[in-house]
Amino acid sequence: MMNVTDYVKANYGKEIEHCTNEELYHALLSMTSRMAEEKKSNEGKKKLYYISAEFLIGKLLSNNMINLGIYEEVREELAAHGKDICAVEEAEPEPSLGNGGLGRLAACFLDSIATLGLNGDGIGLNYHLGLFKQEFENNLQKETKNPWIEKHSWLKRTEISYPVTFGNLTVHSRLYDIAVTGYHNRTNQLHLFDIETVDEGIVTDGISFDKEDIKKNLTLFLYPDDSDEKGQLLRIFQQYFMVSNGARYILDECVAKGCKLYDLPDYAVIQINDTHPSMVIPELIRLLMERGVELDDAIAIVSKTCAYTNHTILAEALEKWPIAYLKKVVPQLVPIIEILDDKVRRKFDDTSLAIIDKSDRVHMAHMDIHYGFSVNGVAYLHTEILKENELHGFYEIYPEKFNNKTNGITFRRWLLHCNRPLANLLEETIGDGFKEDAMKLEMLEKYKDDEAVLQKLLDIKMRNKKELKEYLKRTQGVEIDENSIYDIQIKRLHEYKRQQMNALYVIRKYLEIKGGKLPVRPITVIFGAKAAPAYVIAKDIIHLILCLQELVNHDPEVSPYLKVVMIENYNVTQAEKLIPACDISEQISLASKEASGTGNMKFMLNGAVTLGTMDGANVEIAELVGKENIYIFGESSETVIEHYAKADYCSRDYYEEHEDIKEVVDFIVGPELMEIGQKENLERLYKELLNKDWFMTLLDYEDYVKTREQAYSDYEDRMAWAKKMLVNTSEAGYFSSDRTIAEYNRDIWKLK
Ligand code: 26Q
Repeated sequence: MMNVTDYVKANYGKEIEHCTNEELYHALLSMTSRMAEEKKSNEGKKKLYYISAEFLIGKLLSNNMINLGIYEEVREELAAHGKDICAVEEAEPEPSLGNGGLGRLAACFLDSIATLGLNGDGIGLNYHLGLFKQEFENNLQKETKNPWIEKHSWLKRTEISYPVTFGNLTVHSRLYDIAVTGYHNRTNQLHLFDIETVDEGIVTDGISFDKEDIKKNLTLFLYPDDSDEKGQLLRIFQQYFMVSNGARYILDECVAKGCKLYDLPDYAVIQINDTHPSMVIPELIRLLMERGVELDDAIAIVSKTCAYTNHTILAEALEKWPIAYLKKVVPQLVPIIEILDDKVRRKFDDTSLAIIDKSDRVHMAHMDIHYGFSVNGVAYLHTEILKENELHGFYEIYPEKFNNKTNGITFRRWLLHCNRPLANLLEETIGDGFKEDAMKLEMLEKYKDDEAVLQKLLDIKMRNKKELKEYLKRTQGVEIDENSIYDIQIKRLHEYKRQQMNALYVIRKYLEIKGGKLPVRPITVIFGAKAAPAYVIAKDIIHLILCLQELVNHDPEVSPYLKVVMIENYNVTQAEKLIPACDISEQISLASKEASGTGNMKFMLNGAVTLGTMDGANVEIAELVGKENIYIFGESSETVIEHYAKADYCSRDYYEEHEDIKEVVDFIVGPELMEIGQKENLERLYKELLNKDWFMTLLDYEDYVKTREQAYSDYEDRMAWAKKMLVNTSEAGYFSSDRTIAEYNRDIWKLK
């Protein structure tokens, strides 16, 4: 069916063995794109539009080949000519269209929507320079641009273009599509809007550029720095550009199918991924009115079409745009937003439910809740906290709108692609039914006392650990020991995710080893994280970790027992190498603050054991695997919420009352690190922990250390540990995004 030999002969006039990996990549790109196009697409009356500022899709070649069912045959054909498919995969640049969990979730969802045969496309923006590329210099994060679009790529230029008006500026968009092929199923599209006048040349000195030159900067970066007014205005420009194009695309497509505007909810459902696309609500109302629909009808139509997903309870992440900024960028939306607010105020006395607050800021989430038909959280606990605390007032007036959709991950990428040896063992042991129905992984449970299977799990883990070791040697220049415990924390850098607590543990271990107390087995602590360019404390935490890496790894007394590795420019491609090699998965947020987490699910599936707090989806993982197969520590979300309500948490008390806490916290500004790092950064971090510690690191520190030590000591009983690994993999089926998407469809989208 797929013949690389003939293709390269016809196109390059040579044999596979004489092609470069780049040529082979381009050949496979063309061949798989053509196959994807042949699949049925856009069928069905009603369609889902998943609008998101981020789509963290990762490299596409292998995944597309797996989903098209040709991976094995291509791998064998290349191998027969002495070519390694993994080396070909390396020629592909990773698209930089996302930042973290929300964007990766959107990518997993697109895969599952196509796999379940649902009619659903993504809508977003085509950022030319992505988020940013992270480099380390002087133990600090430095941001540079991350260009990823090549002449030959998965992006397909379309004929679709719309004029988009901002006050007195009109720009013209251009739509690019990326095909999304499901596992043995249909092809949908990811629609990425762009502007042809964009100019990468205006970026100088890292990621600086003229924030006011909209025609040139509009689709340069995801989340451009918004620490000043110009940056915030640019973000409004981007958001409006995304939703105005998206809304027009949706209306045009529905009308072309014969939809009368009043029937829009029968043709379209729009899932708003966090508040970044929330302006789609007033924009759709505006467009409907432009096409002759009365205001109240337009509001009713849109309210039956839009659904909102919340991904956070952190106040600073809930967008509130000053109405004055909206007047500057999108004056045409302001009267509509004012009407929407007015209607809410007339109906409800409680002003905390209003859309425009007393400081004249527009609460995007409030608009979504009033004028959407569904509000969902992303894990059981998260949704309960939304209902009982953060959005309680809204829950009281609209209980029927609230629902939970626990997140999931696509097993095509996070098992079949990234961990072939494990996938093969599963297939040998329980058959290949788990590939279509992830719940079949439970069949593995009956092998939990089968030493032969357990030993194979340990062997696969060792093989993956050796591969990671080679990879890190090649790419980072660090040497790690495959017989050490790989303890991994990879996620965006945030105080609430508590990378600092992990770093404090590293300090504790360092001091113990210096004091002569050696661990039974060496430990390798791996971090991967980017910090938002303007998030000062987050960048200080990176600095601390990098300084610890230098101190620990260069100390001959310590480094045989402890290594610290901070991965540079952590991305999806690196996650695919780290996750299969992990022993212990760090999921240590402050309870109540992590909406769900999805890395936790990927690790579990790949046989890592979770060390975490009772937060987000960890709660559901704990329930599934049972307490002997997970390490839980720390205060509960109820207790944490109570501390916030009473404002009675004081980190200094913990510091003063516990000698061991004092010792590790003081070490941040002690002579060893001061000699390596920057005084300003380390002192700021130290003071932050002592005087603020808003995310209560010191509250849980002691329990964390104790629990982590317990995990390390349990690790020594290799068979007992393998059993934990097995149980984690076999219970992971629930976290397939196929299950999540089936629930979205059953409860919200209702597509045939
Ligand atoms: C907001 C205002 C100004 C600038 C930026 C932002 C902003 C940008 C990105 C706010 C939030 C985000 C991203 C949030 C995110 O990734 N949340 C994660 O979503 C995952 C998928 O549901 C969850 O698993 C994680 O728990 C959650 O942190």
